Amino acid sequence: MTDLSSTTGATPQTHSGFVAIVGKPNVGKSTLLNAFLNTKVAPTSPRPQTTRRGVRGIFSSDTHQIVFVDTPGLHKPKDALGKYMNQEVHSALADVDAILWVVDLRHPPGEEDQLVARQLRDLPKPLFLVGNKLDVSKYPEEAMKLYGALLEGRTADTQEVMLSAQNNTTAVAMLREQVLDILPENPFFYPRGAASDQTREMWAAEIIREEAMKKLRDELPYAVATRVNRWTEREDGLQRIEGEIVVEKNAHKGMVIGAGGKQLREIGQAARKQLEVFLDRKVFLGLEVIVINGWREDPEALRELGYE
Ligand SMILES: Nc1nc2c(ncn2[C@@H]2O[C@H](COP(=O)(O)OP(=O)(O)OP(=O)(O)O)[C@@H](O)[C@H]2O)c(=O)[nH]1
Ligand SMILES: [Mg+2]
Repeated sequence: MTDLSSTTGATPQTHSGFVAIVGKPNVGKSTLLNAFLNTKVAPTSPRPQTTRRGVRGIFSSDTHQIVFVDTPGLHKPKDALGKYMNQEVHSALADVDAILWVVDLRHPPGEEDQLVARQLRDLPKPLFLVGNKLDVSKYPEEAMKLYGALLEGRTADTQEVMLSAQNNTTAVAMLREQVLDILPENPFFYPRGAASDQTREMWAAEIIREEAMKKLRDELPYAVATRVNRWTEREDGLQRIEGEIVVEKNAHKGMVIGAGGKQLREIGQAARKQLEVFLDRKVFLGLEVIVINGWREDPEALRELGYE
């Protein structure tokens, strides 16, 4: 195969750029990223504040490459982790060529949407206002108008799209085409086959955290972090992955493990199933629960857990 990514010689000009996916928590940003790429790059869950770090997801055609940057939902931070999450949004906004602002069409804009809109109104970059969850919205047009009104006075290019990131592959592909059209002339930033900037360990740790967040209740989903410390491949192809669920106090440990270890087993099984689907390999997943006291407020622990 010829390498079209080269900008020298008679090869066609390439277009590529960075595109941030921003919005308040839980509107479907990560679901949209995964839908753009037809694979799972970022964790998604029914709980707000699932995404904690900016994650890059890469889409390449012969001549175009979009580096999507999924970001945490912008919110009022309550701890050092929350501050880090919002910083990830701000640094993404500063670095990208275009923005996808995702909103939830089931509801009119709230305070958090206004917070986002204030960041975006005067940003001199092309923006797509993406009304999501069209499949479950009763008054999508009305909601969209209200979100659009928050951008009144914006002078940079603004387009509006309504779709369902979860079950509308055609609309998602069309939006991706619209994004391709506005990319500047650039060489590719990543190899053509790359889907993400994460290591496989970071990716697997996020899948484990997603399953933990789905199963745990009350404050616990926000008090856990995950990491993968070892990943080995057996000769027959089995992937042996060893991970940790980190909690912030001793009392949480038993709550994550559950009676007779049931809950930890369920989290492990659900994560293993996902890992097997996306790796297309048999997986052995070993999980341990450890305590790092007050990690959400501890800069060193945050760094150690990949939030830096
Ligand atoms: N019905 C429906 N549900 C959706 C759609 N898109 C996302 N969801 C659901 O909305 C919830 C939140 O989705 P995420 O993709 O995790 O949202 P997010 O904006 O990345 O959330 P944070 O990372 O917490 O900011 C999940 O339960 C998704 O399954 C959609 O188009 N329709
Ligand atoms: Mg997310």
